[in-house]
Amino acid sequence: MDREERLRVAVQKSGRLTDHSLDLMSRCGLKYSRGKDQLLCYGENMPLDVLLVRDDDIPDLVREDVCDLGIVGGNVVHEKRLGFMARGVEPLFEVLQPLDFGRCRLSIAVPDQFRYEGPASIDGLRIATTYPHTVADWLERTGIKAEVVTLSGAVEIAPRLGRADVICDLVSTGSTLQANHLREVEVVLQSQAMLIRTPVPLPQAKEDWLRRILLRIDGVQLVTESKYIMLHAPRAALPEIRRLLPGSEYPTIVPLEGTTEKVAVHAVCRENVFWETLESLKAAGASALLVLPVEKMLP
Ligand code: PRT
Ligand code: ZN
Repeated sequence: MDREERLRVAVQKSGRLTDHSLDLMSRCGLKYSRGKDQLLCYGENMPLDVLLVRDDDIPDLVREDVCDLGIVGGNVVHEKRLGFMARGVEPLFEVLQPLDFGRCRLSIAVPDQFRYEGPASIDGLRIATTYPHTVADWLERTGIKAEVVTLSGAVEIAPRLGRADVICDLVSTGSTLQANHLREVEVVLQSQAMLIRTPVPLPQAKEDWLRRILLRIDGVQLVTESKYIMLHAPRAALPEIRRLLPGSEYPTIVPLEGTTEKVAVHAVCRENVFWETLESLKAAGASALLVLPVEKMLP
């Protein structure tokens, strides 16, 4: 089958998003074989192939209609969009949905001993970054004039090398900043992995598959947080127990053989169930508590 019939998804080849992206595809039911060149994963049970590329190329591949879909960081989407707009080119890709992994933030960081008293403190200074459009946009919106020094990597050592005064880089745990004696002072952008698509209408069969995949992604996201909880409860305690069940709408109440005072309560909780919740349920009169993982779910 050819491009007319098979969806093509661009995914990062090797990096922080790779495992999560391929895992998401597998959890949506895709079984694939990896080609000899390791660049194309051929979907064996769905008309969907995965193209493995550098993350920075993903928006372009989707924009140029080489791929129908892409999984890429919101930070890259934002930077590319501003870059296309600066060149007067239509940013021809649409963000379909956030994917709940690859979370990080793009932040301004200053050397430890720097006296920071708000964005005005960096007025007239040099900011090193690999996200020049995003930083320029932030500076403009903040009303600050600073020089953007565009680097292709190792941004965190720029102040020590004298190439810049402050930096703007991705942060997740903050340990890289700390190791380089830098301090995060402003969040410019919150980011997570996004599913993007070409705005070009697809042939109907492909649109249908895309819709199915979007539903499956919703299902995968729901089960990650969801738990199935079962417990026994005195009838009198039901209002309190329902109140305590996290994120469940309508629990199933089942009679128990041999007692009229107690019932079994079964509920899907769309939030994680923590020990504290179980302890509160027990204190409210629940017994025989059981929490089970949910394998699949369609809303
Ligand atoms: O080779 P390719 O171009 O495909 O990969 P890449 O090196 O450009 O990207 P990669 O794999 O590093 O990151 C891919 C995407 O992961 C990014 O675009 C973000 O959307 C997301 N992501 C999430 C991160 C981080 N967290 C992150 N911490 N990307 C980079 N970092 C780096 C950051 O640049 C800094 O160097 O990790 C360091 C900071 O981490 P902490 O934990 O010390 O704060
Ligand atoms: Zn990259």
